[in-house]
Amino acid sequence: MTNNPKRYTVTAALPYANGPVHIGHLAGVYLPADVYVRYLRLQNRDVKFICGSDEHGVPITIRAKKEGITPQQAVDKYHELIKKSFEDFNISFDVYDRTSSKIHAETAGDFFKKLYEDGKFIEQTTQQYYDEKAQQFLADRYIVGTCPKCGNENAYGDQCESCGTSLNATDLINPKSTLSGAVPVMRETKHWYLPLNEYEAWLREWIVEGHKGDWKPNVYGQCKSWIDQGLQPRAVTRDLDWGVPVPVEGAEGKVLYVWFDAPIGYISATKALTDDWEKYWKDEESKLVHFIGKDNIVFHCIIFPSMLKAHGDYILPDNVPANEFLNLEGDKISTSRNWAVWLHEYLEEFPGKGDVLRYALASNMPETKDNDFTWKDYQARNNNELLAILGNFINRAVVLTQKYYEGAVPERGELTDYDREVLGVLEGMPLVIATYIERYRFRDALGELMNLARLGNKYLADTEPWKLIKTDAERVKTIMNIALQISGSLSILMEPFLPESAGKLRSMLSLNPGMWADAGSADLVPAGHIIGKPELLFERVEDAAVDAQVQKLLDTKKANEVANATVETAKENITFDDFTKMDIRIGTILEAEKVAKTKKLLKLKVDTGIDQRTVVSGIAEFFKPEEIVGQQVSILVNLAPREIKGITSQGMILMAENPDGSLAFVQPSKQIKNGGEVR
Ligand code: B3M
Ligand code: ZN
Repeated sequence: MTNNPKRYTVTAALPYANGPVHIGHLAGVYLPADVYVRYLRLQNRDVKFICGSDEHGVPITIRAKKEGITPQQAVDKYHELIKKSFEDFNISFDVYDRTSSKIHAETAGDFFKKLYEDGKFIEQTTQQYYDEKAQQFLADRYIVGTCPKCGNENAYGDQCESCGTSLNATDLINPKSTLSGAVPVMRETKHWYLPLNEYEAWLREWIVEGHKGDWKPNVYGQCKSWIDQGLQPRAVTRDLDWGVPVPVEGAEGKVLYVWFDAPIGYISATKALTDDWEKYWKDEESKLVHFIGKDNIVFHCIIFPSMLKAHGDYILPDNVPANEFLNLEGDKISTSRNWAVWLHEYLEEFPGKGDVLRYALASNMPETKDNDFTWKDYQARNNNELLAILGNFINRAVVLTQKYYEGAVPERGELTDYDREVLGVLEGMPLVIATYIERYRFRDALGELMNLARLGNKYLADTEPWKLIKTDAERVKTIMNIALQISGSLSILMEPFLPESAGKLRSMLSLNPGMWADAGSADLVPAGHIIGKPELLFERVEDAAVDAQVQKLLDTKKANEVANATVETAKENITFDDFTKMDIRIGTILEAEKVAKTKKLLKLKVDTGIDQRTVVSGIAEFFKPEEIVGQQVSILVNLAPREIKGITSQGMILMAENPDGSLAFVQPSKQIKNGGEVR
């Protein structure tokens, strides 16, 4: 493909509508795709940016079951939530469709039918697990059992999450259906398979030979290793009651495998967008680019292209710039563990700061390896880069122009070598950044953008117009003119990364949206043009704001530990007599105070019904003295008195302990007269 295709078809992976989207999605897929597309539009290229919700497959039915709603209700809920998050982060899809649409069922059904009629599938009858109680075949994720490798009793039919081994459902020891708990039985079922083995030679030529050095090493490497291992026929239908029905006879109750229908979703979404959809999918002069995460590489580079090839009418992807994963504070992002920064929550907590997150993620995009998002880094990116470099430069340029010239852009006079050097860098910048973007090197592109802002700052710091204004006002005109050209240029070049801020900057400079090439011009902001009033582009992110986020994650971690903690096995049996030796009573706390020079101890006065006595209890980390006075507790009254920090403690308050070490009183469920026995 030349670098000058007639048009671009850019897709971003269809997120499963089974949960909200988080920073990993944004950094891995949607942000790079959006930067690329916004850039192409600024180059006046013909581009369609395609996405939508992936609403089929087991991920959806499992989610629905978990929430006690129907799959349709689940996808309706999450489709809206995801769509809104993307809008709020200014991901500029031309269409955000959904695979539950009618047009998609038709498109995917027709696609299958054509392959079926052209004899591209093989039919195979195999034995698969069936749940007689629930009366359905069991997808891998619906079967749990003991992992043959590590003994984990909750391994899934496709993978053990404990040791990471990928499994077949038949590998599991003591398999059980998660639908009904029944022991599944084997039953015969017929499915259609795409014989990937027949595409192996072609894939090798197309990818291994054809895209060497052109596709990213992580993508190319994965594909090559798949092909080298040898490809097997892959089933493209499933026994499931949620999905696109298989449109041929003898396939009642069967649906298309979600990874067969989902990528066709790109095509149906384009259909939903424009009657002209065919040129974006069938004309060799269209450049198809798939933005995805690394877990989707095989589907986009091997399986979908084989489907397209088998069909015959479609173009193939020119590139699949998949990213690696983004971690969060050193841990893998996980929906089930709630270890994530959810996009909709972020915007509630940082309103108006969508661009800041875009920036922090783009600077740290996992382009070549997994990267880590930390709140400290987020804060530093904002305070030390957006605010201190970009925001500061723009602010100086605009404020000084207002101050010295009431907003009218001054003429440039005679140029110094330094001026010429700066204008030279400015002129070259659009091409430098464009080259990086066209090679999918977004971090480098963003780095250059910030270098231009840095250069602007340095230029002002070196030339010091605020001093010179008293001695050489003519020279200051030239300096300010150049600073404004850089500002104007930035307003265009930053648009792909920081669309909201770019808009603000344009309005500050009273500029109309420009094109990419304009950004190199030394007269983008012409002399005499009146600029607007200064406005702050960015504001400081305070420690308290990021500390609160870190605390939220620590709380999540704690909650997970509690949820996952194993319970101690029971102690050795005792006799009833052993038990009755303990005299446990209900009492009321009358007084409580901290024991001086200790962290954990409270001195309590307890009315046990028998007497009022002093007890020293190690609960100060969890209870404030004033909060517990008046509460009823259980107290072991015949424990031999003990000396603790010089206080005689008579008895012990019974406490229940959580796995995280936090404590609770063992209390009667209704008021009991003090002295009441616990037995
Ligand atoms: N929904 C998997 C995922 O969300 C899948 C992508 C489909 S792209 C055609 O990671
Ligand atoms: Zn295992």
